[in-house]
Amino acid sequence: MPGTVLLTGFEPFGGDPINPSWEVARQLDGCVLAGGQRVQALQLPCVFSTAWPMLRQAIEAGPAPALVMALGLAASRTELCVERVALNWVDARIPDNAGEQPLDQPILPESPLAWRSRLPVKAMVQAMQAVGAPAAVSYTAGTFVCNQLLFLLSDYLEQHPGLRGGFMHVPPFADEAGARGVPIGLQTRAVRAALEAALARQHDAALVGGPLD
Ligand code: PCA
Repeated sequence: MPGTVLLTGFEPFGGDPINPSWEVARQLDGCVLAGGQRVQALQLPCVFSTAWPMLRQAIEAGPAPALVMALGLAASRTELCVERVALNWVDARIPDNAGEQPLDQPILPESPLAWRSRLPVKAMVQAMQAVGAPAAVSYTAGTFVCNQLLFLLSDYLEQHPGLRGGFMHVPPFADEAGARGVPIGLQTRAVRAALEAALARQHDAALVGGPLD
């Protein structure tokens, strides 16, 4: 049984009418990937206290998923970014959708300062570039709800070695003039290619891809 891929996106936040991460996840809901896995999309609240409990409940609701991939919007980015590092730290620049704004604190005080992604992040970046999408490895998921979700997922994965999962930030959609951002169709094809690369290989490709600064 190839199993399922649990693919999450976030609800809108910060006053935006939509969140591209959920729009992309929704596009892929129900589709069957090259390896036979079926995508199951789930929208998560942009709320520190409930996003991870909801994802954890979905992970544990049925047979273990083949892959758990969470998506979030990074409004300032122009590429799809696979996150390599989850930081054990929150420092919210704006309140979440429940009005909470934690400042400068660890997420899990007893856990390490960071976890690294065990997914083949560079192979995933390469797969997205191969379908024509701008893509890069990222070494920070920020200090807001997305990073907290990635950290709590990563901490859970450390305790459940049979499970695989990770996080990708997506840029805004291109506006009507086509300036800035990446169109929804290309983002959807890129995320699909990244999922298939993550499922197809256990070990990363030895590719150049780290930032100089
Ligand atoms: N992006 C935010 C939270 C939800 C989302 O889509 C972030 O990067 O933390």
